[in-house]
Amino acid sequence: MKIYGDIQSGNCYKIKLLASLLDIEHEWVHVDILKDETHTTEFLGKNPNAKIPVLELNDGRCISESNAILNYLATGTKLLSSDPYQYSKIQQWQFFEQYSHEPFIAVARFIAKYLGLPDERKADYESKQEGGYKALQVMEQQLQQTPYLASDKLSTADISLYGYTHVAHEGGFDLSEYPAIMQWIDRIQSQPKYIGME
Ligand SMILES: N[C@@H](CCC(=O)N[C@@H](CS)C(=O)NCC(=O)O)C(=O)O
Repeated sequence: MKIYGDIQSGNCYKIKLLASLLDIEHEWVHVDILKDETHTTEFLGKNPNAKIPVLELNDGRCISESNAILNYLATGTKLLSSDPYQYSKIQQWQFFEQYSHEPFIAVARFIAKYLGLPDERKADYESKQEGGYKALQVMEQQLQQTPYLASDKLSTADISLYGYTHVAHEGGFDLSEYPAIMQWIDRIQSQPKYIGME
């Protein structure tokens, strides 16, 4: 299978990390969003929404949306429970990530790291800080109670949230006030077959 992405994007790195943890063979195809490579006719055929990551199966079928790809690849493994309650708790954190975390932390990071924090985006960047810290507080509360987000076991919920949380400082977020998040980051980084965002 092929994975279209940019390893510096947290949404894409999530998939790379999961593939490494689960030993999933794949071909990584680099896509440069700043060169508009997500808007070519060929790419739009894979994801009409013009975004990476995209997973292309060997028969040509494609899946987009990072968390859908994670759960597809983790089906039947220890990272995705089939128990309806546990499965829903994993999804609960993944929907939280997409609505209450990524739009603040990932966007602030994009403005600072990819765009170099230009003057005309500074107000936009600043406006992401409050929402980002609120999301970190919600994670901190949970991680004070359980070692991983959805239960006492690592799941795709953790991979989803780890993607942008471990590089939140690049979006101006200081994690030093969130000890449980920092311990959770260490716990994920010490998983066998862990790979970083290089
Ligand atoms: N909800 C999507 C978000 C994907 C996304 O925002 N991808 C960005 C890179 S991180 C992208 O492709 N941006 C290019 C564009 O919007 O033109 C997911 O989780 O996969």
